[in-house]
Amino acid sequence: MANAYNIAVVGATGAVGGVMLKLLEERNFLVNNLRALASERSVGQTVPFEGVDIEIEELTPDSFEGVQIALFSAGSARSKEFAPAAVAAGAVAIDNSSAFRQEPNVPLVVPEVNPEDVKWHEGIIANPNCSTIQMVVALKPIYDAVGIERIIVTTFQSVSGTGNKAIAELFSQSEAVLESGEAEVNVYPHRIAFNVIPHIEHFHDNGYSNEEVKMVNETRKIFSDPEIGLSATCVRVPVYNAHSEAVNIQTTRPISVDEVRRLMLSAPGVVLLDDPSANEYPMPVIAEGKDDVFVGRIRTDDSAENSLNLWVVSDNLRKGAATNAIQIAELLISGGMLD
Ligand code: 25A
Ligand code: L14
Repeated sequence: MANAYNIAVVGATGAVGGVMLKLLEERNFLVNNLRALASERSVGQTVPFEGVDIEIEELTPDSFEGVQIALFSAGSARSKEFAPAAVAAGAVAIDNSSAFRQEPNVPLVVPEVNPEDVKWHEGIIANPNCSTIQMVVALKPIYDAVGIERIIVTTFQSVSGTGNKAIAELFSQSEAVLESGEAEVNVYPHRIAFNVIPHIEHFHDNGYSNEEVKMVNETRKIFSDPEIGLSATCVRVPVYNAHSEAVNIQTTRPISVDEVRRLMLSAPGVVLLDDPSANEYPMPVIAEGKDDVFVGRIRTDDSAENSLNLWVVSDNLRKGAATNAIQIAELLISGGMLD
């Protein structure tokens, strides 16, 4: 009989943690014992798992005894403080935050792109940023076929990536604006309802936001290609869930639109939706609740040599966070890398 594993979900009451629990069920992950960890604020609550109400426990350094896989999604500060305790207890920590992504001894893994990198982990494996994950899944087959010199990407990011408070704020502001034309602002620096905000996380001295900087550094690490050119503009839009991206690429060798379409049809984790004449193209309402990366609007960019445009949409709580993390756990199991 197959083994079952002891799992901890850190941030179990959060937007990403909730999807992790749902996915463990959906994918029939073999769970022996599940520990649902969150802050002291959530103690007394329960979360549903396989028909049982699991009590939330407070996250402490002692939370990981007997745990084999610890899925972290409670922000960088919690990951920095508690992932080492999980590793010391013998668990592999799969971390959704940005805390360890650029550490040289921490693999940054997207299973469709660089699954082999899980092999060199030393206890912590990092899950990339949601915007990076969906972009590299779509670009990997093109990268392998003809090489990619340069990527220019503009993101249209939903509020769910910021967590439950931001989801609630989009709803409450939308209602308030419709009722009175005004709304209270708490989560973002500006109102998000009926607005777009070209600002995700803090700004660096060079004028780029941290989200934009992460897309550059993470893409280079995942492709093991420090030379690849990338420039990003990351924008928050009043969409509840699923990120969209306008991606322009310059390839090393020429490739036709038809060939890119063919590559997308056989790419793992990708669904091609590209029939504009039938109003068919990816949108957040299509991607929401699904694990795939949806690609469409594939067309030649005649303004530069070997250039193409694509439109890429995916559920940021699923493939952008929880699904990718659980696929990493599945890789560890199929590779016989857990005791
Ligand atoms: O780095 P930061 O600033 O800490 O950012 C953390 C943010 O990153 C998100 C996460 O959203 C959070 O907003 N996040 C993490 N990984 C992500 C990824 N890959 C990601 N977003 C996208 N992609 P979240 O809401 O999904 O998750 C929050 C979870 O973290 C738990 N947590 C927070 N502090 C903790 C902790 N767990 C242990 N120890 C701590 N010190 C958090 O649990 C949640 O599970 P919680 O118990 O703190 O909150 C449960 C409920 O409380 C509400 N709430 C949140 N903040 C406050 C609050 N209520 C009152 N006051 C607050 N300040 C929440 O609505 C939640 O329902
Ligand atoms: O994982 O959308 O680096 O506010 C940080 C920004 C997750 C999404 C990360 C957002 C992201 C988050």
